[in-house]
Amino acid sequence: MSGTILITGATSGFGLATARLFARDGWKVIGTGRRADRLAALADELGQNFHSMVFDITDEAAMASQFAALPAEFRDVDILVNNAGLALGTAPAPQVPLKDWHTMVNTNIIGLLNITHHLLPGLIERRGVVINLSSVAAHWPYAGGNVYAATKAFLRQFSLGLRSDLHGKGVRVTSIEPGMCETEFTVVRTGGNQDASDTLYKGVNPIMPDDIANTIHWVATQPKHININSIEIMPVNQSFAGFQVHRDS
Ligand code: NDP
Ligand code: 8X3
Repeated sequence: MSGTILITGATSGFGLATARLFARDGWKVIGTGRRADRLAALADELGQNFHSMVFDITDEAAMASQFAALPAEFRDVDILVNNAGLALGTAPAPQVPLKDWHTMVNTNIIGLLNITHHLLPGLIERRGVVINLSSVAAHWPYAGGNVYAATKAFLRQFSLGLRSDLHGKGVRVTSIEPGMCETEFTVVRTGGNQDASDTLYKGVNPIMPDDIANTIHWVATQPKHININSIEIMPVNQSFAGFQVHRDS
């Protein structure tokens, strides 16, 4: 099985690992992101079956002009992996700058909606696949998760809603909901603090980008009559804690 896959956020982490895996498997791969240098390096590595689109996913006009310039051989997208996203900070809600909330909503929700809306007609025509990168944070609230977790809950529900709306059209939709994975995620979340990221994952034996790439590949290559609605994945060393209780004095 092969075709064309578009992966948002292919400059790092899950997106990069997924681009490499599908390219190795003979797919045409479109990778997006803001860091042009990384996408150029990936193009050198993966060769003619890779096409890069450099744009900020929050910029609808930039996205549209990149699609207008898409070479004919990459136009028929069969699989959309909505992966680009970020968390900013772990501070309690009242301390978070409003602009950080806006950035998370604009990236994780609005940007994702723009690209999904753009590709949906073709995905319906080709009975394609949409894979959304949600998170355990969609289910399990934690202090400091606030808007990030809410954006991921949106993705989970949007995936289920798309399934309903596309009933009978043969389009498959999956929400992938990982826990702790070592990528650049925590470096971004902490404003560039590599030490904080290293400390967080030390000894955890976290999920790695290739683990998620393999999951995406497995989901996408199931028989066409099978829809994986959602998958929640955690490292063995991560589990759940109880509720917190405050007592008035
Ligand atoms: P990384 O930080 O390693 O990768 C994030 C990717 O998103 C990068 O390629 C980045 O590209 C892209 N991106 C971010 N903002 C924008 C933007 N405004 N425009 C275009 N591209 C953007 O993180 P992960 O690989 O870990 O994360 C991938 C997805 O998985 C995210 O949606 C994240 O929320 C989710 N996730 C991550 C988990 C984890 O523990 N790591 C767990 C559960 C879910 P560039 O900077 O070049 O624009
Ligand atoms: C990323 C996983 O646990 O940091 O979505 O929210 S977590």
